Amino acid sequence: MTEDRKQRQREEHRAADPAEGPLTTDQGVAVDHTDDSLSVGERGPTLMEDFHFREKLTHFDHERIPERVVHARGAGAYGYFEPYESCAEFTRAAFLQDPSVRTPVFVRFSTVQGPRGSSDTVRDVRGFATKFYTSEGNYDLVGNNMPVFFIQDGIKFPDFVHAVKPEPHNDIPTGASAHDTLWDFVSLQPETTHMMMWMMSDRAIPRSYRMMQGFGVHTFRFVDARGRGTFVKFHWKPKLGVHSLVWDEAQECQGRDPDFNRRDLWEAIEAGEYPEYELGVQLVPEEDEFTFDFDLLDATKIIPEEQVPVRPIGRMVLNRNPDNFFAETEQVAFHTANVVPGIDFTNDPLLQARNFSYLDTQLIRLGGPNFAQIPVNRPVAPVRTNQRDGYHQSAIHTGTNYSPNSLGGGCPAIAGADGYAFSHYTERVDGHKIRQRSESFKDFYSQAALFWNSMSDWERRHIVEAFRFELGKVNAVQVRERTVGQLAHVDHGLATAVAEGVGVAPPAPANNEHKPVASPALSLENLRGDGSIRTRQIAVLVTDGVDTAQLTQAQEALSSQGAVVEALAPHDGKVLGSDGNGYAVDRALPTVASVLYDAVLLPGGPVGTPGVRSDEAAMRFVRDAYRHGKAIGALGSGVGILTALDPEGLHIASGHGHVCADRGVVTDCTTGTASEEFTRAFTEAIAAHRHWDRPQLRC
Ligand code: HDE
Repeated sequence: MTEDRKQRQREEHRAADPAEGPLTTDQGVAVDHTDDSLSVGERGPTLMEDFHFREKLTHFDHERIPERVVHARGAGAYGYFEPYESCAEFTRAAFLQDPSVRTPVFVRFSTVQGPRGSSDTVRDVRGFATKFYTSEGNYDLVGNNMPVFFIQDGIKFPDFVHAVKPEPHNDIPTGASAHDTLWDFVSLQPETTHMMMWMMSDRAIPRSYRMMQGFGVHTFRFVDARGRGTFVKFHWKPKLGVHSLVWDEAQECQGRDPDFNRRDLWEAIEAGEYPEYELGVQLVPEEDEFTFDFDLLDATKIIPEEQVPVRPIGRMVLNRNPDNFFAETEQVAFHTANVVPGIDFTNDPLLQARNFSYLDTQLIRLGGPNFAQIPVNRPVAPVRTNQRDGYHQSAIHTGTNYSPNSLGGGCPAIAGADGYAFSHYTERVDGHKIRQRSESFKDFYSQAALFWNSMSDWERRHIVEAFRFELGKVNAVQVRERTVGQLAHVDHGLATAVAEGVGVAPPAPANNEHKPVASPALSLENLRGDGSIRTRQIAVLVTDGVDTAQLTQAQEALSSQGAVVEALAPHDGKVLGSDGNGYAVDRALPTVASVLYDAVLLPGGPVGTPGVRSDEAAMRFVRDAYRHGKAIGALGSGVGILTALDPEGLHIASGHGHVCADRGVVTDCTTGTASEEFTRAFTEAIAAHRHWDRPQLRC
């Protein structure tokens, strides 16, 4: 099957081209007037007879559907998946057999807590849900950008979600976890501790959906053609590496561009910079199930990559934006129980609950049982069921609708034993009917400590600051105290640092000892991607008199490496270049901010002169870029703007001559040209993403 199959299917559902005929009613009757309702005289009452008016208003009144109870805000894209080689050794899933076969996919990224209209750059988990339209039916991998979860048993999900959602009396805060009820729950439910470490890390504020990992979270089961099972954990690794914002920046982004992550995804795809992720699997033979010091069925645990390496099995490319947000991104319905032959479940109690919840929620959200017929949900594999009728039935079924039947020739027949049909994995289970958490789930802190041990210094600083921020917004002192009490079980230094920040007494050291082990694969330091600067957004600050030669040179050098370079000036239109020609401005400074860019370049010309130094917007731009650890390049007199910031104690411009690179600030005062050496050094500074060794950084 080729990736185009889903696209061809979508075409069949496309609404009539508005350019090809007049406006009509839902019944196809042409309309000659849609601006005034039918009334008795110019100033008289409106008539019931005006069917166009009534239809228009009625339809409008019903335009909204319930938003997702969690993951309401999202962005989606189509693409394809292709395996690197056959995975027949572990699974018979058809889409994982042949490297020449591309399977179409639809992916939806999301935040969890906020409503549909909330901001993108909140501190939150990100959803990473993928629908594979395989030749054997739809397979949904409904994951997150963090490999663990808040709770171990699905029965706690409503409690957790009630706690994290806005407080019930005043519906505050929107899209944020920094409030009493969430931390009250966390402080009383120690199984959340590991996930809260991830939530307080920079993973919770991704720079881009294109720059975050995805995880299936649960242990699933691959099943091969002989029915042999292998435990499997799924990982998506972005080609561009894993990069995050800093919290100060993320907060400002919420106002400057609430659509920061959605826009980034959309624009990259429109520009042909297709996001790419590698699918990897951690495989555990069934006989090794009990060889770990945690339970594979516990979704608050990872399998450290150093223990079981991630084996790459294929890649996914997202290459098409949806045509209609509501029809596709809003109506897409993922379900963990959408599996295909070769992929099966385990008894993870969180997964078992999800297998109930997703179908249930779609019934209310999408208004009935026929949502699989909505184009984005429709499999490309043929569908033949005995399910009939219901709201929004759009198929015209013929023949019998029960099984067994003789009147319909026994059709549709059940699949034979030719390996095509799904057959549940045969697993022996016996035990008492009890409500009891397994003892093997009860180590809540070792992996939280593993995560903490694996962080670099700057990641630890950010985690401490995040805890201080969140708990600092909590009014109940006992909740602050209980939470630092939990952290003492992870690391006493961490707990003390947080306690000091939130004004509670440092807790006594907990009497549990963790092995001093780390998993380097968990640190962002080790997830930098291919080292390219593709799609990084570089702002160039320009004004009249800018050195055009230098500007064009630098711009070409950066664009040729795939960076997106935008010229920003105090006003829109053009600035007058040093060569006397007008130079097009991409955006006026007052409409943007440093937080929307990855790096800033200050070319020569009067940008470094006292006049420009008094431009507060430009100065703030550079100051923020510096304090958020971003790469800064300055040429010739452009270096002057950096020196102007020295009195603030930033000491940015340490170079006084030839190309000088210091903690991501690259200057060249002498030549005034964008030499190859300058471009190379500036490129390296951008590729590093952030420079954490600067003084006066903002977290
Ligand atoms: Fe979900 N989750 N979830 N979840 N989840 C939903 O389904 C639920 C969990 C995840 O872009 C809902 O259609 C329960 C883990 C994503 O459309 C709902 C439990 C993980 C999305 C639901 C979990 C996820 C959802 C809301 C605990 C990561 C968005 C609307 C037992 C592995 C999919 C909907 C999209 C959405 C239930 C836990 C990821 C209510 C009961 C763990 C990415 O059915």
